Amino acid sequence: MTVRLSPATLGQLPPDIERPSYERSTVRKGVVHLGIGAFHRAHQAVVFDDLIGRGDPRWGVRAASLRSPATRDAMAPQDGLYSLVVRDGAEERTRIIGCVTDVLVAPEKPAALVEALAAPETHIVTLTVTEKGYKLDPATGSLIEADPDVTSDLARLDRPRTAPGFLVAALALRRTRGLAPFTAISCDNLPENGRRLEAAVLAMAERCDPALHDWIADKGAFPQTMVDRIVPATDEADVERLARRIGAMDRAMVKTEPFTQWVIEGRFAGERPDFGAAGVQVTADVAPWETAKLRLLNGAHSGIAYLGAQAGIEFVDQFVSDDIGVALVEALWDEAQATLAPPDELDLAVYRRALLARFANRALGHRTRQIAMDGSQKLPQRLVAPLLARQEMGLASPMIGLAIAAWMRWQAGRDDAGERHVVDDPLADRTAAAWAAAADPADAAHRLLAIDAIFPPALAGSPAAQQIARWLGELVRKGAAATLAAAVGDQ
Ligand code: CS2
Repeated sequence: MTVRLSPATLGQLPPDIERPSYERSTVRKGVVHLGIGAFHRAHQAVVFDDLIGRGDPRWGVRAASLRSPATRDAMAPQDGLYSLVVRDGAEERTRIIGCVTDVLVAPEKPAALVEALAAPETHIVTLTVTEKGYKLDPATGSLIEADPDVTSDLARLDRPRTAPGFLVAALALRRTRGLAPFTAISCDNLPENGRRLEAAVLAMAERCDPALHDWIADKGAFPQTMVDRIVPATDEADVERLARRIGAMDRAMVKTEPFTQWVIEGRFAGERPDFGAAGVQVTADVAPWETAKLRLLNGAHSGIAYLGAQAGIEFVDQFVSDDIGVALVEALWDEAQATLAPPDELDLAVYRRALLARFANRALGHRTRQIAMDGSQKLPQRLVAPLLARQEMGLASPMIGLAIAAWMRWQAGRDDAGERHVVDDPLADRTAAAWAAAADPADAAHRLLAIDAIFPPALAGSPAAQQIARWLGELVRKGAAATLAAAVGDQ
C-alpha cells in the first residue's frame, strides 16, 4: 500500500520534489484563511510559503472551512502538507507546501475560529469563499439581510455562520481586547472585492453595535485585490498519478498552471509581509487590473463554459483547439476590450495571446462544467457590465449577448444531447421557475432578464435584450455548436 504524505514520509520522496526549506516547527500563525479550497492552496498559500522560505516565519496559515470537514479530513493526517502540481503541457513540477499549520471546521466549533481570528498574532485574514459567500446581492452589492445565515448571524453573533459574520465577531473581540484590527483581504473574483467585503462587514457591525461599526470604518483595512491562477478541481486520477510519481498518497494535492498573479491595494491595518518580495504587486489602484481580468479571462471562461458544456465539450483546452472556439474567444475579447482602461504596464495584445495559451494548456483538464457553476453570481461582473458599458457607448455586443444567452440555456437543465444536468447555482430555483413559466425561448429570455439580482433594469427592452432573446431561440432550436459556428461566421 502507498504511504500517506506526511512529515514522517517527506524524506522518502524522490529528490526532485521540492519541499519546505524551513523548519516547520518555527512557523508562526500570522494569517487566518477563510475557505480552504483548491484555489487558496494553489495561490495565496504558495506566496506565504515563499515568504516563510525567504526567512520570515510569521506567515503560517491557520485555515478554515466554512462548510464541510472534507479538506480538514484530507489535510490533518498529512499535518497540513500538500503537493502543488504545476502542469505545462508535457512538463510537470511538484512542490510540497508546508505553510498551513492547521485547518478549522467552522460549523463544528465556530468559537474556535473566532478566537483564531482574534488572536494577537493574526495580522492578515485572506478569504476565498466564492462569490456567493459574501452574502451580497450580485447586482447591487448590498447585504442580503433575508438570507437565513445572515439573519442568524445578526441574532447570534456568538455563533457566526457567514464569512462577514466571523469577521465582525472577531473584530468585536479584538476591539474589546485592545488589539488592532487585522487586514481582511478578499481573494474572490468580485468587482471591488475589498469594498464589497468592507460593506458587508460594516452593514453587519452597524446592526450589532454602532460603535463597533465606527471603529472598523476608522481602523480596519479591506484592500482590493486581483487574483489570477487557473486551478481546476482535482480528481481521483490526479491523486493516483501523483502517488505513482512521488510514492506517497496526497489527498489534498492541487493542480495548476505556471502562471500566477496577485495584485493587492497597499492598504493594511497593521503588520504585513513583504508581499513584493514574493512577487505580489502592491499598488494604489487595483481596479483597472481587476476589470481587465474579470472581463477578459473570466468573461471568456464563462462564454466557453456555457457554450462548451451545452455542446458536450468537456474541457476548456478542447474548446480553444478549434478555430471556431478561438474565433468566439477573440470576438468576446474585442467587445470587452473596448470597455477597458488598462494600467500602463498591461499590454492587452500580449495579455490576450498569453491568455489563449493558458486556455490551451492540455495538461490542466479544466472542466467547462466547473466554470459553469454559480453563473448568477459571476455574470454581472464578467458579461453584463461590459455589455452595459458598450450600450452606453452606443455599441452592440453580439458575442457577449450570445454568451449570456448560453448561460440562460444552461439554466434550463438539459444539454444539446438531451442529457439532464444539475444547475449548481444559488439562484437555480428562480431560473428554473422562469423557464417553467415561459411560453417559448424569447419569453424565457425576458423572464430571466427580469431577475434584478443579475440584470439591471437598464437592460430590459433594450436592443441587447432583444438580441439575447433571439440567440436563445437559436440555441434551443439549433444547439450550441451550430449557433456558434453561424455566429462567428457572421462576424
Ligand atoms: C473561473 C475562475 O471557475 C471560474 O469561474 O473562471 O475560477 C478562473 O479560473 C480564475 O479566476 C483564474 O484566475
